[in-house]
Amino acid sequence: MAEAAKNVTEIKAPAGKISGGHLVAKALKNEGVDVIFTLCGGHIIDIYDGCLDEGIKIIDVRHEQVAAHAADGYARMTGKPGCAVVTAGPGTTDAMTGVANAFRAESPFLLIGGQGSLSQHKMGSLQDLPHVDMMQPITKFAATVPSTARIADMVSMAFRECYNGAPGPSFLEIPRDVLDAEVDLDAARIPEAGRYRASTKLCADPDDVERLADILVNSERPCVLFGTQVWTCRAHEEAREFARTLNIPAYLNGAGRGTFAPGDPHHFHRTRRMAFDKADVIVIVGTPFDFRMAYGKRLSADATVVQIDMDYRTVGKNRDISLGLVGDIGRVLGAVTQATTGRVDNGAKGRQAWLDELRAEEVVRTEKLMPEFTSNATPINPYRVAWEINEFLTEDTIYIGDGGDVVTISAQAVQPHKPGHWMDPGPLGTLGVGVPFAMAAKLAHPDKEVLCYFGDGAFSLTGWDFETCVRFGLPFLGIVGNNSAMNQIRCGQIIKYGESRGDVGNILGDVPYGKFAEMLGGHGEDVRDPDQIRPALERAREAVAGGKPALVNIWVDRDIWAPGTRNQTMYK
Ligand SMILES: Cc1ncc(C[n+]2csc(CCOP(=O)(O)OP(=O)(O)O)c2C)c(N)n1
Ligand SMILES: [Mg+2]
Repeated sequence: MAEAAKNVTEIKAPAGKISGGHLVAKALKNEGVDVIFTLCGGHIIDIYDGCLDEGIKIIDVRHEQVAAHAADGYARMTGKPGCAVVTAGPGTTDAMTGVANAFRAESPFLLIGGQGSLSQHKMGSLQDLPHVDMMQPITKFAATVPSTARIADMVSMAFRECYNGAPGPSFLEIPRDVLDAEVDLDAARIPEAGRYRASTKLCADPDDVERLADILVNSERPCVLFGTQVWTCRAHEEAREFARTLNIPAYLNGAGRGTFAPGDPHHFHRTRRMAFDKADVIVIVGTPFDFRMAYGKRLSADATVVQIDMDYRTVGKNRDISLGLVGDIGRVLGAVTQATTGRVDNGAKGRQAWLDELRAEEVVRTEKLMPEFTSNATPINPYRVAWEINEFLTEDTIYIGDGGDVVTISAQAVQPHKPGHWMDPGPLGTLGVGVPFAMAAKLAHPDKEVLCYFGDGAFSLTGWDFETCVRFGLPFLGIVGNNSAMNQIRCGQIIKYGESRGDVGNILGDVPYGKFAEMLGGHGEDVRDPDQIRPALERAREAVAGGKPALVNIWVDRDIWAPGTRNQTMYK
């Protein structure tokens, strides 16, 4: 029997019989799930009982949104699917935001929801709702499990669907009588570990691989953007090899950040607009033409635009392209690089002047920002906080951003050192992912430092689960950039309605979040002086090393915004 179950009384099913909750746990185990995130309810307790027997850890949180975000985060951090288990009705609706976030972010996790008994179907049972109908548009697969014997089969089916094309979440509801019933073990199909899913490492059309090799070898001013799917496919080696072999400047977005370490000669980050304006070939890898890319509008009209994506439906969406390749990002990039190596001259040397031109502009732009980054002003300039955070990161710090404008600003300074060391919600822009992502990251990587930068508004959405991190010994270092406002929204209101009508529905109380952390059993700090940022962070790091989650509350200037916020770029 597994470790977690040692002190537990043996299950009571008669020999040869198994209950639904135990079938769920067996199927989760077969998929490699070693933890579920959950908030309890009478409809789902048999799953906990099954998890005890299978040695699956149970992390019980204080809000179902947190359970869903944590399952999403765990999937991103481990490369395995995550799993959250919530009760029927409000448990499931609370988790919907987490499912929706994972859907837009292409993160694979299974949400299991309770449901009233089939025997009470449509009779108005406790917490009854049409969950499957509600989940359909925000999942890759949503279904009811109709019989106990089918439970493990349908759990494996749901996981298979998570990996169809670009990954995403699945949902299963299990009626209470279906979950609690016992069936003969022989009657239940339990798919065997590793035997119900094919490899997803597909490579694109080989003719198009050759075509792209030709385009790149002949290009003079190419650039490449590596997005989230580079990390999803763990394709960082192939991405680096591609840029280095062909001497192509690389830009990073989403979880693609960290593909190159800061200072790598092929890593560029302040000149993306310039590169997109001047490039003759633009390769977009693993990121859609959505609002973050101005729907593809800001790419030079004369450039040859190539898109590589895991999802056939994403390629050519919103903007015409010259060439599209679909497949596993690592396989495709590897094949393209390989296809260029046979050429007499791959053109790498000829492109150096282009890289030098972009590098010179990067230096100019960094210099321009330095007075803000090193500002000694009080109230503290949020650019100074962003700079201090970047200086404070170690090789092994996983950085999470959860907030509005302070987090937008941080993206101008913070550069993770390794792949998979950057987490943001993704294109749904969901506030509140911070604590659950930190919880998941720490669970997945207990030896790494996990640092989360929050807006005060964002922190207050799911901040109570700081206590869950205390309870389970998941110490992370939180920083709140506190402007006592939903400041990103406030900016747009001031622009549109003027100063006198700008502070409506967006001003928050002056909450000393460090004290909140102390109240929940963590370490807290309160900072008003810019020179005290670093010492406070050091003390927090020490507390975290001692096993306590920490929160450093930094009061920042409410009247400084990121350029993208001032221009309201996200709505254009
Ligand atoms: C769940 C959710 N609710 C509302 C929004 C809209 N929204 C975007 S930024 C923002 C302000 C966030 O405030 P805070 O976290 O304090 O960051 P600040 O902008 O003040 O730096 C809001 C409300 C959202 N993205 N997600
Ligand atoms: Mg704020």
